[in-house]
Amino acid sequence: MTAVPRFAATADGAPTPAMLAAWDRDGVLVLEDAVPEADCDALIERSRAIVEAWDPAEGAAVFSTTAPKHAADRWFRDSGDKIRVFLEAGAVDDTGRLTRPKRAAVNKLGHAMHDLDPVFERVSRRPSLAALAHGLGLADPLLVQSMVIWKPPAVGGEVTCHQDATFLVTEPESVVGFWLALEDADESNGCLYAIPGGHRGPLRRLFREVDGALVTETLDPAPFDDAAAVPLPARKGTLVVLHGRLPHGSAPNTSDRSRMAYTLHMVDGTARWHPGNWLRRSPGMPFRGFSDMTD
Ligand SMILES: O=C(O)CCC(=O)C(=O)O
Repeated sequence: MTAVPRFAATADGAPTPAMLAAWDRDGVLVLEDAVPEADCDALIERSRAIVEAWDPAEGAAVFSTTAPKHAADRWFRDSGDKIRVFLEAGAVDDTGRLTRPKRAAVNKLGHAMHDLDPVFERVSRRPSLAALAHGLGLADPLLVQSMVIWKPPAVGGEVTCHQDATFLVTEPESVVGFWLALEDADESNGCLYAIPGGHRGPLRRLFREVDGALVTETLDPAPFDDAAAVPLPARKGTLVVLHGRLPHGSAPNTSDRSRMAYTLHMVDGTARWHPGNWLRRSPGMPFRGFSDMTD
């Protein structure tokens, strides 16, 4: 098991030569103190307010990577330019009714907080994150997807091992994920794990629209090298940067502590956005970069 080095984030966000060497070798970077704790708290507070304001009667869907049914669901399909709440499979009964309070039942929020909510927009478009994205080689980083992964105590589900390039498709591949620990994450509450160097392997699957339906195609049946996976514990404010091909996931949260994280996925605007991507935007809401603030 190869340990992944940890770095103190630079003040301006620009990656150092040592960080770039680790990025090329491992396909993952762990940057401590990348975002101030006060900003993590602001995102948690906004997330809770969004959930409190949400009426389950408006709509809801279970999101699960172990028993995925969301692909056929309009609540998921139309969420690329909205802020929507998704639930844990273990928190609804056979009729889809919540079996626990809303706050304890959420799987995630998605997928456009970075464009629609001013607090998320401010944190997502921090100049230091822009400098990091450019420094990692994205010529024209476009912020395409945001999620709050809720991971509540006891029912927070597993995220199965995957590559983000499966889900956000450009030609050539260009997706990079920023995963921010909003709370301390360790092996007891389901921190991330990844397979360092696994980004140099093939892309295994593609999830995209074919004839009007979302389908998962297998491109390469080679299994991930699970034995090479390493846990990535992260203190609040730590940013884990994930190459689009890097196999990663997280175990269920069986502890009594929540493990909230914020993820922001970007692609390079110089690459072609595949028209079959599951994530779609209305014409009035195109993808924007780091410097395109709304106010
Ligand atoms: O936060 C997690 O547990 C997993 C998130 C993830 O894998 C992703 O956003 O691609």
